Formats: sequence, structure tokens, C-alpha cells
Amino acid sequence: MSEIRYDWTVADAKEIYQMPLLDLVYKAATVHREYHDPSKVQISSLLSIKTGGCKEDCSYCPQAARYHTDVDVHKTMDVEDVLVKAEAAKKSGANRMCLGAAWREVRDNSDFDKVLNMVKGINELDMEVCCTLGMLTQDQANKLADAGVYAYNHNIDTSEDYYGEVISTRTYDDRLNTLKSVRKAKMTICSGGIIGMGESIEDRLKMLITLSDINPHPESVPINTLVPVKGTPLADQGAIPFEDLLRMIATARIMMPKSMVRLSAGRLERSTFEQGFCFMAGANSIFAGDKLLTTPNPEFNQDLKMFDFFGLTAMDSIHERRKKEEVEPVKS
Ligand code: SAM
Ligand code: DTB
Ligand code: SF4
Repeated sequence: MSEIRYDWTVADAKEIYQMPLLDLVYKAATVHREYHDPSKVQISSLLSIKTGGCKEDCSYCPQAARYHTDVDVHKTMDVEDVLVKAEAAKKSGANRMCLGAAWREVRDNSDFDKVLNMVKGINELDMEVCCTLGMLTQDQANKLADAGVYAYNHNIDTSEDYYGEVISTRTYDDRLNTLKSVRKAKMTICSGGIIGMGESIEDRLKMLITLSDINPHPESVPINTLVPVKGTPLADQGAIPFEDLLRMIATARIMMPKSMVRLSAGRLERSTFEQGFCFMAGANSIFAGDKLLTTPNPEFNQDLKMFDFFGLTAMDSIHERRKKEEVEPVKS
């Protein structure tokens, strides 16, 4: 088994990243198969429960109030409406729901109470719940965990060095502190970032090093490709070559063998074969549904066809895994 390491250096990461492309993919695929069933991909459905009007200045984000984008701003949805959406997602095959809110941080108010009730309701549908709501205090993290949140998504987005080029209204340490609270509350950590914001390859690798310094590694690592949105400062940022995405996925897989690596935003720009290459190189999670938070994503049926084509099937939710473990025969 490949060793789980928490001491990767920039030189190590570069050595991996720069391998001949097919050797890199082969190595990543080998590590992937040591720790995961390569036929299984986790499918999450994403729902924006509060859209736009955010006071942060994340320069990639269409939901920051200060940029003039076309997002349909709406206040926090009602619990019943969210549960209707969750049921619909379940009917179409999703067993995991991720709730996103355009907040800098969670406030202890009636909106937070609503979120706690959404989480309880979605768990009652036997679906796994993930939230991404911005920064948290320890008390808020504990409350989310008690309500049944399985994973908390909080991206570090890029390297510490490049962070100031992208966001000025919070620090890298603010993000890392929330991740500490998430772990302490016993939720699983989902943290990754975005490539294609003008950062260097070294910045991307440094981001992976920060993530792989977390012990144990984040259970889930989303790799987003920037979706350039009109009105944001990064609207005219050019597209990155597919090779960059593939190398990034493979390097993340090798550095964090046990983590789920999510082929996140940006799939609409990638062909079926390019996505297949990413699954080969260790990606084993996607967001499905025709919308991410505010931007388009491939149609669900198109993804199902792609899964059939590659012989992939959906991974069980935590509820399903727990049930199966319960019924497994006791070994003598
Ligand atoms: N407001 C919360 C926060 O910032 O943590 C939660 C929602 S926020 C939209 C979740 C993540 O979406 C961000 O951390 C960022 O990594 C990703 N994201 C936002 N806009 C994006 C874009 N245009 N392209 C790719 N990823 C994006
Ligand atoms: C993550 O890493 N990517 C998702 C999720 N976590 C919440 C969000 C992507 C958002 C892309 C831009 C949008 O749709 O607004
Ligand atoms: Fe707000 Fe999150 Fe968008 Fe930043 S990424 S502007 S915190 S919604």
C-alpha cells in the first residue's frame, strides 16, 4: 500500500506533477486502486439555499455583492422548499445533497436554525448531507454536526502566497481555523480549490501541500476549474489546458491516497473522454445536476450515459454504508 504522508515538500510534489503524462496517470490509477473501488463515483446534488449578495470579495465568485453579475439573488429558502428539492434529487438517483449559502460566515440567527432543520429533514430522507456556508465558530460546527451534517465544504482555493491576489476580505488562516473546528466537531472535511485563476503551477502544488499537511487528510478534495463569470474580476481569464487539470487530479490522488478527489466545477468544458481520463487518474466524485450553485453543469442524463459508457456506478451514501455494515455477518 502506498504510504499516507503528511510531509510532502514542493520538490516532491513537482517531481510527481512533472512525470511523463501517462506514467503519472498510471501511478495515480495504481494508488487509486489500492484505496478505492475504481468503479464507484460519488454523486452529489448541489443546491444554493441562499444566493448572491455576499459581502466578501472573492474575485472568482458571481455571488459577491460588489460585482455586477446576472445571478438571481434570493434570501434563505424555506425548509419545506429545500426538502421538496431534496426529494426530487433523491428520485432522480442522488443520495447526497450539498447545501450552499452565499455567506461570509454563519450567524447565530433564524437562518441558521432553518439550515439545522433542513439538515435534519434531509437526513430523514436517508440522504447524506454536506454544507458549505462560510466560516464557522466551534459552537456552530458542533450544532451542524449534531443536526447530522456529514461533510463540511470549505475551500482554501489556492496557495497561501496567491490568496491575497484573489480575496482580501479574509485570511488564509481564517479558512484553516474553520477547518480545525469542522474536524473537532467530527464532521468530515471537504476542502480543495480552483485552478485557472492566473496562479502558477507551484501555487497549485503548494495548495495540495497545505491540504496534505492536515492530519488525517481532508476526506474530500474538490478540484474546481474556474468558471469565468461576466461581471467578476476573473471574467476574462483564459481557459487552462486539459493537461493541467489531469496532472492536478493525478497529483492530488497520489499525495492524498485515501481522500475522495472531486472533479468539481468546469465539467461542462470537458469532453466525455477527458472526464474519463480524470476518473482513471483518481477522481471519484462529481456534482451532478444541471446547475452548480449559480452556473450550468452537465445534464444528469448525460452524466448517467457517461457513467454507463465507462462502467461506473454511484457510490453508496453514508446511510447505505452504515446499513450494510450493520447487516454484515459477524466474523468468528
Ligand atoms: N460562501 C461559502 C464559502 O465561500 O465557503 C460557500 C459557497 S462558495 C460559492 C463555495 C466554493 O465555490 C468557493 O470556495 C469556490 O472554491 C467555489 N467557486 C465559487 N465560484 C466559482 C467559480 N466561478 N468557478 C469555480 N469555483 C467557484
Ligand atoms: C466546490 O468546491 N465547488 C462547488 C461546491 N464546492 C460548493 C461550487 C462550485 C461553484 C461554481 C460557481 C457557481 O455555480 O456559482
Ligand atoms: Fe461569498 Fe463564498 Fe462567493 Fe466568497 S465564494 S463571495 S464567501 S459566496
